[in-house]
Amino acid sequence: LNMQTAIETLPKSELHLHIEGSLEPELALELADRNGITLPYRDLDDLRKQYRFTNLQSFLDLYYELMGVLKTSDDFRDLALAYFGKVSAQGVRHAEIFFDPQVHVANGLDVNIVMDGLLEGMKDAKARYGITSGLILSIVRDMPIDTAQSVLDSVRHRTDDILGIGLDSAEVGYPPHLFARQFQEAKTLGWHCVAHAGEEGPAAYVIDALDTLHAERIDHGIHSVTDAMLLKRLASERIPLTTCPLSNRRLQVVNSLEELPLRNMMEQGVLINVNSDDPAYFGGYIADNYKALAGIGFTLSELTIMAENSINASFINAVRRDALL
Ligand code: ES4
Ligand code: ZN
Repeated sequence: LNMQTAIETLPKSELHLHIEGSLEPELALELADRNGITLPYRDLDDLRKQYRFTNLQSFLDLYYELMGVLKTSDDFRDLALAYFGKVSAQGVRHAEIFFDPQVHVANGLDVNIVMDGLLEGMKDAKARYGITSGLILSIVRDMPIDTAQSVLDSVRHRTDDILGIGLDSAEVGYPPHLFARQFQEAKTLGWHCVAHAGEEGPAAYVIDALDTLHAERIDHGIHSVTDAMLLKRLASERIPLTTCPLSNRRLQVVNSLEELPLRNMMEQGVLINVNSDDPAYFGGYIADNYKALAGIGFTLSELTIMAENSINASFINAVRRDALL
């Protein structure tokens, strides 16, 4: 059994995946065509040239633009099914999936259209591939807070269709505590709480997410490494970090994968897992992220620990979890 095959067959959960970030350029053009939308790119080659990013914002600009091709429930179902089809061959047994409802609502869609399509794709994925999944409603932190609140108000009655609340998009200048009210409400609904922090922002934002949002996982969190006390806290409170190596490199959070403090943090007891973030934009799906780590010297036993961490850090019930381990 070679390393590639071993990685692809390791049972794993994907806990940090923006479903809109799995929109491949080919599907974006196909949906634009299907929905009569004109994108400012001549063809696939021209679109492909746009995928050179210098920071988080330069990526977000393209990501939000291409999201405009998603219009119908079928579009969202097809998007989800394309993702599950890919990762079914990569050992993914369970996925907790972010979506950005504020952006779709700003594009004129009803949030129920979005959720119904995604949930249909998720149901099909369970039947076809045996992959379980849940939806995490992610707040886009650089949009007006009233748009976050109104999305929450419009879906709160669909309590059981949502697993958790998250916080994403441009980080610096938008500290977690700004969203304490929405997270408090989500918690009241029985939803889990996670937040992006310490991607481009400082360790202080990770602390803020723990203290004011009561985040149960931190998405990225790699800048936690600058605060020794925080690392001790993440370890002792068993707060997992959902890291995304290829994302961090493509968005120039680090200059090379070797700079990522993953082994360092694991040695200090932090529960690290590996994810793809926006696989259509960052050069690979979840197994490609594991393979990239293997390429810089992570051993199969280290990668196995990260895969086990991903299952233990998921919000699935104990029976399903034990079946996956
Ligand atoms: C994201 Cl890489 C990343 N960071 C923050 N927010 C996001 N939304 C989609 N991808
Ligand atoms: Zn992310």
